[in-house]
This record gives sequence, C-alpha cells and structure tokens, in this order.
Amino acid sequence: MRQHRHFFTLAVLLVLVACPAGAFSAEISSYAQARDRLEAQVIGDRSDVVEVMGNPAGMTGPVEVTAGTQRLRLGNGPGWLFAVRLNAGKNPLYLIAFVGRDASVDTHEAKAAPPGLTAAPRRIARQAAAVTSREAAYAVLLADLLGHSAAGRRIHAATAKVDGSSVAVPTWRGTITLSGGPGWLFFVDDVPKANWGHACRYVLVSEDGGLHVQKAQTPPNDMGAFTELTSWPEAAARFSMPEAKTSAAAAAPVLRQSTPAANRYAVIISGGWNQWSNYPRYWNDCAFFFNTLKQYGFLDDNITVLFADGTDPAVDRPDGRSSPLDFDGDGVPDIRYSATKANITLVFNQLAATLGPNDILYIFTTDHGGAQDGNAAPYSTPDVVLYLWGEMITGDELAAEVNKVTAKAVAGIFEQCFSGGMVEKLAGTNRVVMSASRWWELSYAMGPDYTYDEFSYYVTAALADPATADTNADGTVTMEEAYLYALARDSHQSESLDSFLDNIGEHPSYRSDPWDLGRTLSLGGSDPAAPAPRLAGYVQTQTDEAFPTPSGSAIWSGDDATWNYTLPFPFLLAGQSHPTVTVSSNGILYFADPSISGKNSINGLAAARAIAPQWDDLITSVSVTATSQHVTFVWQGVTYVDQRPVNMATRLFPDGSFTLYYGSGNDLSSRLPLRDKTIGMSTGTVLHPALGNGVASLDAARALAFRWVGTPQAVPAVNLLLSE
Ligand SMILES: [Ca+2]
Ligand SMILES: [Ca+2]
Ligand SMILES: [Ca+2]
Ligand SMILES: [Ca+2]
Repeated sequence: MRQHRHFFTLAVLLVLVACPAGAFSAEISSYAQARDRLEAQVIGDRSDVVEVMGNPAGMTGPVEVTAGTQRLRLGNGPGWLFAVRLNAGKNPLYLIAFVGRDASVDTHEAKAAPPGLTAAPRRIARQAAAVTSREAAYAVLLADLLGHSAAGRRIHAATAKVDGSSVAVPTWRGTITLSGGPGWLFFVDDVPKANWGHACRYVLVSEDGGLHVQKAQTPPNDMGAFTELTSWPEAAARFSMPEAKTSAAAAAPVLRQSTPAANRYAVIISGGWNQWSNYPRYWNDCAFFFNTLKQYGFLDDNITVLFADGTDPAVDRPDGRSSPLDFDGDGVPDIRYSATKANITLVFNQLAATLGPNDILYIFTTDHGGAQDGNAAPYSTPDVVLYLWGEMITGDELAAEVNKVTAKAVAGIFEQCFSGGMVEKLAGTNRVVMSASRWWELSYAMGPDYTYDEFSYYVTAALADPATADTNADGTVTMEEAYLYALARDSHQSESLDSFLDNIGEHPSYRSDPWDLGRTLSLGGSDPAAPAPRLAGYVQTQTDEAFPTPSGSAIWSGDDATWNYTLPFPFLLAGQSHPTVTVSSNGILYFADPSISGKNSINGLAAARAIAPQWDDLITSVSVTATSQHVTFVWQGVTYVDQRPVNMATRLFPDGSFTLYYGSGNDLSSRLPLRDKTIGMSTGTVLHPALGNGVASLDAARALAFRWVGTPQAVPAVNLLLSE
C-alpha cells in the first residue's frame, strides 16, 4: 500500500489557484455540519481526543491564528475554526483544523489552542428513520458517517440488496461479516490515493436507518459485486498508467563495473495481488531498475524477475492488459515467474546452488505491503508482509530465502508499505538494505503523475545516472550515495497521523553492515577502494569515540527555546567563518536564521545553515564545554510528545569538522505524531544527511564524524536539495 495523502494539500493549492474567493461549492452549510465533517476527517477512530473546541462564527480563510508560540495559517475560503486536544503523550498536543464550506479540512499540530474557542461537543445523533432505497441508504451514510460529503473518498455500493440479517464479504485479509440486515451494503475506500492495504470501511445501512460499520485494510476480493457511486476521475490516471518509455535504455551509457558481470545477480519481485490492484507503475518501477542493471552490464541470465502472474498471457492489470514481459524492448522476455511464494523458494534455491563467496546479490521489491497478522497498530515489531500474486510472504520468510544464499554481499531495495520491516529482517553481515518507509509507515507513489513509486524511483535514478548523485566524482553511484540522494528528495515527510491513526508520511530506512559497505558497493559491484560520499566538503564516518560527558551543569534548559553562544574560536562551517552559534533546545545548532521550531524535516534542514545531531520536538537541558581545541554541546532531556529520554552531543573543531554523539536513550521508534528526527548538516545550499536518519533507534549509537576535506569549490555539483 502506498499513499497519496499529500493530494489533500495539493487539492487545497489547486483550489487556491483555480478558484477566486466565493467560487466554492458549499457542501457544508452550518457550524453543526462543519463539526460533523471534523468528526469524519480528523477525529474518526481516535481514542486520544480529550476535548473539541470551535468558533461558531464563520470566518474566511486563510486565517492567521496564534497557538502558543506558533503562528498558523489555515484554510481557504469560508469555513469554521476548531481545535482538538489530544491525549497523545504526556504534554499538550492539539490539532488545529479549519473546516471549509467546500468540505475541505486543513489541519496543523500545535502545543496550544488558539484563543477564543468554546467547547464544541458533537450534536445529538440523528433519529433513525426508515430507509427504503439504496439512494436513501447512501444519504444516511453521507450524513452520519462521512460528514455530509463524499469528497476525498470512493464509495462503492453492493449491486444486490442484503436480504438476510447478515452479510459476509471475503477480502484479501479475511472475511468481513456485518449484521443488521436487511439493508444496503457499501464499501468505503477512505484513502483512494493510497494503495492497499489502507483504511477502508464496510458499512451496512439497515432498513431502520441504523449504521453498522466494520473497519478493514483491504478491499473485497470480488469488486465485480459492487458499483461505484462516486466519481473519481483520477483513477484512470493512477491505475491505468502506460508503461514508462524503455527504448532509451539501449542508448544509455554503460556504467563502471568493478566486479565481473558473471558475478552479479539480481532478483526483482512485484506481486500486485490481483488484476484490480496490480497498478501499472509497479511494472515501471521494475522496468526502470531492470534497465539500470543492464547499464551496469548485468547478464539477462543473472536477473530473475517474479512479476504478477508471470508469463501467463491472462489480463493481470487494471487497464485490461497482460503485463508486457519485455522490460528493455530488446524482444527478449524479462519476466520469468509469477510472484508466488513457491516461485520465490524456487528462485532462491537456484541462487543458493549457483552463487559463491565472490558473487553479489541485489534484491528489489515493490507493490503492496502490510503488517503481519497480529502486528496491529501501533506496530511495535518489524513483522511485515510483502504482497505477492494473490498471496503474501512475511519478512521472516523472505529473510530465510535470502539466508540460503552464500554471497560476498547482498544489497536490498524495498519500496512497499511497511518496508522498514524488510530492512530489519534482512539486515546482517555483508548486507546493505534500504526501504522507502519505517516498519510502521506506509509508502508512496510519486506525484504528479504517479508513473513510479517515489523512493525506489530516486534510488534507481541515482544509480542510473552518476551526474545526479556521484558526490565524490569517482564515476559511479554507490548504495550509500543513492540512499542519501533519495532521502534528500523523498517528499512525503509528514510526521502526522490521520484520523485512522495511520502515519501520513514515509521516512526511508537504511542499514549497512559493516557500516561502510554501502559506500563500497554499486550496481557495478564491490570496490573497496571507492572514496566516501562527499557533500558540502564533508566526509561522514562512524567512530567509537565515547560520549562526551558534560564537565559542568547545564547552562540552558527549555522547550522550543534558543540561546546565542559566542564560540571560543571562529567555526568554519563548510569553509565559512562563524564566531557565534544559536543553540536550540530541539537538538540543532543554527549558524544563520535560527528557528524555535521542533517541527523537523529533511526539507527544513536543507533550507537552514545548521548542524543537527538529533533535531526533533524536544525538552532539553544543554551544557557547553569549551577549550581552544573544540567546543562540545550536550543535550539531555526528553521528547515533547511522550517524554522518552534523549541524550546527544555535538563537538565542533576549528577547521569546520564536527562529531555527533549518542548516549543512552534516543529510541524514537514508534508511531506517535511528531515522531521522527532529522540528522545531518546543511549550508543552506548543500545538504549532507547523516546515515543516522535511516536508523529507528540511536540508543548508544556510534558517533558520526563529519570531517572537513576541502573547499566547497572542490565539491562536484551535486546538490542534495529538494526543488519543491
Ligand atoms: Ca499476464
Ligand atoms: Ca528484454
Ligand atoms: Ca561515487
Ligand atoms: Ca519530529
């Protein structure tokens, strides 16, 4: 499952561009209806809502509101302002929401509510009335469950009325049974931008007007028994994507190979589950990676592709076609097997019998993913599945297959939802593995046209073209360079949860063992002499230096606070001299334009001139130890949202080098809102993300040293900054 909830932001932007004030449709006609819409879009299944407040007086967005120390700008067009207090952790957290008359809902997190709001309990439930038609049942569904608007959802109605007292609907993950019939059955896709599995609901509207709702994560096995009541024009664009152009592959440059092609093997897996959900972009993801392997001289015989129904000419995708078997347009079929567990076992048995200690194995997976049965929210373990063709394989099962193979090195790139679980399961000696998301997160396709999935696209694009991501100008892009490139560009950086308590964003993860394997391994093979990635004139290394225990007591403490400090020597960040620094309680040092914000992101770091050992929403005490040789800042405290311990330090050296240290604590592996950290340095024009970004827990993690190795002019023109 991969999602597009940024569509909502996009939709607001499109409305801003397309509609002058006053031109909005008015689906929400009153404050009470706006409160219902808030319930449907923001509160939903949340069990952590303490209080809901609102302003019955309508206003016209964008509205500027003050929420504690934060200034927020919300909404567009006429609507109403609300604040929802959450019991998310131990400190106050609010969702500030503007509900528009057009049924849009613009939501921001804040630590306080804006002034002037009063209690806004939901109105008394509607008196159920007799329902005599599917249309009347749909009206009940809209009014009572969806906040008076179908906007943002796809709603499918069962073609047949439920005549009995209950109905059973077989789905990908078990059978949903609803009681309360006779009545009308609906399947509500709550996140149609998403791939499966994601939040959806099966609803039976009784003849007496009662609503019977079952939450689920996967659609009916037989969508033919339903008809869509909503209009969702984007479906055609998203699910009927023609395959990407592959004819350019033959003309692409041949890239540097340090290991003979005969010693390099690859496995590409994408299931798609069934025709309805085997979106054509999975084919594009696989074809792009396949063509990139060919640029590195891979032999056809050494690439095994397991895709959907394999070589079966039966239709297997929603545009009514069978997936083309030839990825690179040379007339030779490249898809070899159907993506089933039996075929995965067959392929890895073959590889186990073929590969030896001089061989390198590359694994690429995409399509849908999910949590294993029993690993429900908040997903406290990395037990995940990859969906195949009508079945699924767990992370443990895939790891067991890979473990059969003896190899010099294994590299894995995992795109599907919950793919961080594959990273945890497949990490090991002589392996470098990376994923689009953490094991508790969804992952996303890439806008604006969803031709590819985003993380795997950027990883593959980096590997395919040294001009994009070869940070050290050695003519090849290593796994580490490709990961840093994709990390800097991945646009789904939200740390919020939606009304189904699903994470909205994706945060790529990365594990390399030994830690520098990823900088010696490219698709061209293993090159132990490859120089390290070099961004902004810095080389990042890991060290075993001990955590620098502060010599004195803390000199500052606070929440969302900054303090100016005069350094004992001018610090040469990327060659530019800084006599002072602004220290933030949120685990970041600013050398220009300080911010109090704990709302961290790779984007935010990229835009700053800063060093971030662990930028997050934190309440910390900071101590400073200065000598003429170095100055050391130590942050000790807790996360804002749930008061988990954090304990980290940064040491600055006069030449511009610096080291990031991690003590006990720093385990931010959970799915609360506001719950990921950002680590690295940026000059404001060049970003150097730290490898620690890809690790769920930094509990007593090894120190990260950033060594200054040259002038900015010596750095190749690789700029890890987002363009949007
Ligand atoms: Ca087929
Ligand atoms: Ca071919
Ligand atoms: Ca390179
Ligand atoms: Ca955060």
